[in-house]
Amino acid sequence: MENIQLKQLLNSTYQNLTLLGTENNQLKLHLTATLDNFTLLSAENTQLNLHLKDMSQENAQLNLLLKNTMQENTQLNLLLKNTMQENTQLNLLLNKTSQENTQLNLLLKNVLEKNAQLNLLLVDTSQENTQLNLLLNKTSKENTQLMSGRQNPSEDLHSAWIGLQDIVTEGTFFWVNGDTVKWDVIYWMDQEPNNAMADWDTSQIGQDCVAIVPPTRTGAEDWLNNWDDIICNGRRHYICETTALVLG
Ligand SMILES: [Ca+2]
Ligand SMILES: [Ca+2]
Repeated sequence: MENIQLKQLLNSTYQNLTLLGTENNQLKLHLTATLDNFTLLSAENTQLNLHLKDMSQENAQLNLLLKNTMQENTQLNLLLKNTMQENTQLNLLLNKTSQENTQLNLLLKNVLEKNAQLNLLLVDTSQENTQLNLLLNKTSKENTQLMSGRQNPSEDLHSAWIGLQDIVTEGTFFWVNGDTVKWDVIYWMDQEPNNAMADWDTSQIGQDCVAIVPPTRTGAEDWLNNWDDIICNGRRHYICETTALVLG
């Protein structure tokens, strides 16, 4: 009896062992597949680690870029703040300039009005100037007549001919006897002879005859310098040279 039970137990155990062998084979196959998967996963893990390393480096670069960008942003914010302050100041300046422009326009308007008044005054002045010119022309004619009267007195003969002239050659004076006047003669009045051309002298031939003038014209201190060249056609006293009369 025990032998039968033992055979049954042995058969059962054998079957179990067979099953276990089968399971063992399956487990080996599974283990082999798992090992293959592990190898693949290891390879993927290595690639993922490399990728992770690359991404870490990119992340570090991105962080650096972000830091730089934030710094630039801070600077831009400061710049924006400054620009807004400058804009405020420019607006104030623009407002002030606008007010000044308004005042300048008012000033320009006043200047234009004054200019118009000045133009009217200029027209009046021009008319007055024309009248003054007419008066001056009349006065000039009267003055010429007065000058002529002075240079050609009928009664008040204020100077005297001395017989000296430069009619032939301007600037070379001869006495009536043909002698020349000495070059260093001292008797000329100050700045004479000047051969002056008077406005009233229509012939414009100048002054070619010499007269001696009284101390009332030279001044008492210059009584010795009393020669003046004047125009020749006036009436004057005259002085002649003669031999001294010796009384015995
Ligand atoms: Ca002369
Ligand atoms: Ca003169």
